[in-house]
Parts: sequence; C-alpha cells; structure tokens
Amino acid sequence: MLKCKKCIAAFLTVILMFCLISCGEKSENSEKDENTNLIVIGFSQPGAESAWRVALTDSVREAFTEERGYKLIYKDGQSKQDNQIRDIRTFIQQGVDYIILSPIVETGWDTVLLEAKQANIPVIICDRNVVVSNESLYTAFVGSDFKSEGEKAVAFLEEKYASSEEEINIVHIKGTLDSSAQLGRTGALEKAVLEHDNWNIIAENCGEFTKAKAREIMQNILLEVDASSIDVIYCENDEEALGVMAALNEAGIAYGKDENITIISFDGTRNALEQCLNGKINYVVECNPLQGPYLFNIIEMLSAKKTVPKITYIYENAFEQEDLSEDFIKNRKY
Ligand code: GYE
Repeated sequence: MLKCKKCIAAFLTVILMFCLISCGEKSENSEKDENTNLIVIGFSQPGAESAWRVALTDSVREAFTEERGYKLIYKDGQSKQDNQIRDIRTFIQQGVDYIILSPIVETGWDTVLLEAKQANIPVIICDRNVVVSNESLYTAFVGSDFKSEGEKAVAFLEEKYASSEEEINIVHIKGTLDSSAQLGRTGALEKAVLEHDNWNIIAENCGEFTKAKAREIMQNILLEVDASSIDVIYCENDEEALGVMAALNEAGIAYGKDENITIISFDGTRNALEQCLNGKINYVVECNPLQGPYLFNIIEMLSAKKTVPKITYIYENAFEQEDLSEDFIKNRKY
C-alpha cells in the first residue's frame, strides 16, 4: 500500500513539473518560442491612407522576410494614435525583439515608449518622427527631412514668382495635423509667406493626406473663393493633389503648367508623376517610402550589438515636367 502511495506521489510530481514547465514556456515570449530562430518585429503603421503609406508597408515587408531570419507582425492603426499605442502594448506583451513605429502624430508617445524601454525592446521610429521628453525612449529614427521637402517646394515657387509684383494667393491643403510631415511642409510655406509681402494664404484646411477629404475641402473653398484669384494650391501629399484636381475638374477650372493655378504636391507616387508629366501638377517633391532597407540595416547592426545613428534621413528628389519621362515613371517602385 505504501508503495502505491509513493508511485502516485511520484506520478503527480512529474505531472506538476510538466505543467509548470509548459506554463512557463507559454507565459514567456510565445512569438519567439514558435519560431525560435526568427527575430520578431512588431511594425505599427498609422493607417493605410495613401499609396505612399502602402509603399512603405511593402518596403518593410520586403526587407524583413522569414528567409532573412525575421517574423514581421504588422498592425494598422486605422488613423488613430490610441490604436497605435494599443498595438505597441500588444507587441510588448508578445515579447517581440524590436518595434518599428511610424507615428501618426509627433507627441503623446512617452508613456508607451517607456513601457517598451522597460521591457528592453528597442523602438525604431520611421517615416514621421516623435517629440519625447527623453531621446533615450527610442533607439533610432529613419525617415524624411520634411522641413527640407517644404523648402524645395518654396524654392520652386520663389523662382516661378521671382519677378512678380502681383499678389500671390495660395490655397493651403494641410496633411494630418501635428504629423512631422505636415509640420515640416507647413512650416516652410508659412515662413515663406512671412518673408514675401505679396504672398497670401487665402484659404487653408486639413485634407488628412487623403484624396476624398482634399476634394471635399477644395469644393468648399471654391464656394467661398473666386477661382480666378487663386495662384497656387499647395497640397501636402499626392492624394490631396489628386483630390484637389478632381474638384477643379468638376468646376471646369484650369490648372497646371501653362495655367494660372500652380499645383504643388509631395510624395512622388507614380500617379502624381504622371500628372506632372502631363503638365497638370507643376512640382512634385519626393518623399521616399522605400525605408525597408534602411530599417533592415539598423536592426542588423543592433542585433550585432553595433552602435547605430540616431537619425538617418532618406535621400529625396523633386520633379518638374522636364525631369520626367514615361520610362522613368514606369521604372519607379511606387
Ligand atoms: O506624405 C503621405 C502619408 O508620413 C511622409 O503620410 C508620410 C506622409 C506622406 O499619408 O502620403
């Protein structure tokens, strides 16, 4: 009888040990346990609001493949910061190895970035930037110099209107407010308006970087502003330029290279470059979404315990009609 009791006790001990070990494994980083050889990356995108955004997502997916030793977990924040913060917390709970964050706006990230830091998960910011109380809350930034982008557009306008004594009336369609892209592109224009007495912003509104919203805004502006008084429509991305063009087309208003109204756009997606080649958009400032390779190099360096640059700006160009051809546009990746 005593022997049986000892057997049962031993059996129960083995069962208990097995449960503890398996529970321990599940409570650990289940993502890493399933694919022990893959480096797991949580990628938080603000949304899917533009062709540019989709191109960024594609570039990151192409960079971090399983063949290269990575598992990428993509989350779409549906254009809400709260969703992105939730997604980052999910990544932390999953115990990912790295987080890549494209922040919809610059502020409001300190708390969740501190949580990632306390979980020893490096965060790489891409595309737009963050403004935080302590730069150690993120490891590196890879993206555009939006102030420089705005300055390129302003330089084009200054050259175009250099000899004009006339009033230059500007309609300003902003991107998502408080995003780095909007702040940089807007800042350059507003600085130029202060420097040029004859430059006036006669109407402005936020197009959220989308075609639909920009079209709606331009329709409303045309109800309040005489189209013949408009000299420039400064659109903070290609989707907004396409939306503005749709509204102008509906109203039978001419615009573009040989017309009164000059269209400025940012991004350099194929669709906008086609419109620039056709003389409909006067100037397109490139904003390069092909950031996957840059992010890959940063994370490879971190994995090798190497020091990485805090800021990496992506090379970007700008285009007028004479810079473009069908072949050039066809061969672009986005
Ligand atoms: O210009 C726009 C996208 O953050 C630079 O976001 C990016 C901007 C880009 O929606 O198309």
